[in-house]
Amino acid sequence: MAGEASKPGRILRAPENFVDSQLALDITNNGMNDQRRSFLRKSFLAAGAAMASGTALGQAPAGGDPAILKLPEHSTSLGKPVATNPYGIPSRFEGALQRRESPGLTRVNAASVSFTPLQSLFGIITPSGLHFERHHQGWHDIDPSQHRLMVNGLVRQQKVYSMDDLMRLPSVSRMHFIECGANTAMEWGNVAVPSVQYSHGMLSCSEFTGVPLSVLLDDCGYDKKTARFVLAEGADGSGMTRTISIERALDDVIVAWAMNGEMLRPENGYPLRLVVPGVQGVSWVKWLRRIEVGDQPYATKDEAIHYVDAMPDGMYRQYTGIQECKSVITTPSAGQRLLDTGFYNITGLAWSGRGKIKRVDVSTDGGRNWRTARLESPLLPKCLTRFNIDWTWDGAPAVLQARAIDETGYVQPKINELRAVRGTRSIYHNNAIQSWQVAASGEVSNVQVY
Ligand SMILES: Nc1nc2c(c(=O)[nH]1)N[C@H]1C(S)=C(S)[C@@H](COP(=O)(O)O)O[C@H]1N2
Ligand SMILES: [Mo]
Repeated sequence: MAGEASKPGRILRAPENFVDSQLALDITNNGMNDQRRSFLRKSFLAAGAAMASGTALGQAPAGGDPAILKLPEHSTSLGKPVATNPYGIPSRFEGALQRRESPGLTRVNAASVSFTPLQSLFGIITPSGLHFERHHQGWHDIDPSQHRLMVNGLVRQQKVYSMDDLMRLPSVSRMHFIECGANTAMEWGNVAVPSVQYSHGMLSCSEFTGVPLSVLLDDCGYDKKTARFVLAEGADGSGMTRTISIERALDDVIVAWAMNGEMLRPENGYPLRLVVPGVQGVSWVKWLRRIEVGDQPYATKDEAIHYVDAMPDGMYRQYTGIQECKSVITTPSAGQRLLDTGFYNITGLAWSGRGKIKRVDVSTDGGRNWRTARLESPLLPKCLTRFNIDWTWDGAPAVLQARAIDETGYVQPKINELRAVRGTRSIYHNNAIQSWQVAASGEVSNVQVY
């Protein structure tokens, strides 16, 4: 790369008028502490050599920042002892990184959402403290010694399990995304949500550990002739109940107690939740207390009148639970600002409820031309996939888009293609291509491109 292309662009990840962060970060240094440290060490050696050979001190290495030659206090003093924080917490410089609620979204904030700050995360795993929250009736911190799970209905022997009973069964650990069916709902209208946190932040990805639901169904002897569905029920006041087909229940559904290597966080269902890979979040029943085996869909309130798709002909589509293939660029994204022309790494996330991501294309001219992005490993089914692609910004206005294709060959649609089928009254299941406009000023904002 020569000239403009090799000059790294700096990015203001979220400007001051944005709640998220007041920090202007130089992305070339961000997260490269080890390299910086070894550079620091080398430059001291160089300074020593310069002194020995009689060269003037205080002169930074060619092109460098002279501050590098000053020895900061942390290089000359004793650091804090181990276990100062018995449970580790983020740096005090990362305090602006928070899941946030959208004021006024719901009447009471016990029945609301907090969104994951996708714009500031790396890789594919969501730190547990930043996992989005969606509660219909608030969250509880339930005593695991008192918690029970009942399996009943069309089974040879109905059973009530304690946490101890469950945790001694054979377990699996798998990485999966969870996305609320209402994620990106505001984009159905022409509403410019101000950042990717609020437009796409009802999305998180974790490693979940638990016992496959198939093990419990076998343990209770579900009736193979008549069983067609199961009903999952939560222990909170919302009476959350969802129907799941027996095929899915026996496939990859997990009755999980752990997330990212530790017990679930209370907000995410501690001590037990259902993990239904590829399916919208509402089926991932938290504080799980009952699984009933039945022979028909239960048509409970959470599936008969909520989480249904309003179609153009006035009818409602029920039981459309799978989260179709989708992607979004997380940096640069709305609310951020490019501070320079030059090189940028465009990065984002892609996912599909039907399996693995096959390809992600990126456009910087509003969908006229597309280039194929690099997919980072691991590349797992029903899991987030991180993509990256090089871009040189010449200072002209640009429109950034990502388009994902999954292993079934399904291509993420444009918003007008989706509207042609679904109409404009929908709330749920908007998996359209997202557009971010970069202005000549470097400001990035949410736009709709048809
Ligand atoms: N018991 C119970 N389970 C629940 C909910 C709830 O309110 N109560 N909310 C559901 C919805 S709509 C979603 S999107 C996911 C959110 O999971 P999270 O809060 O761990 O992100 O949990 C689902 N499971
Ligand atoms: Mo949801």
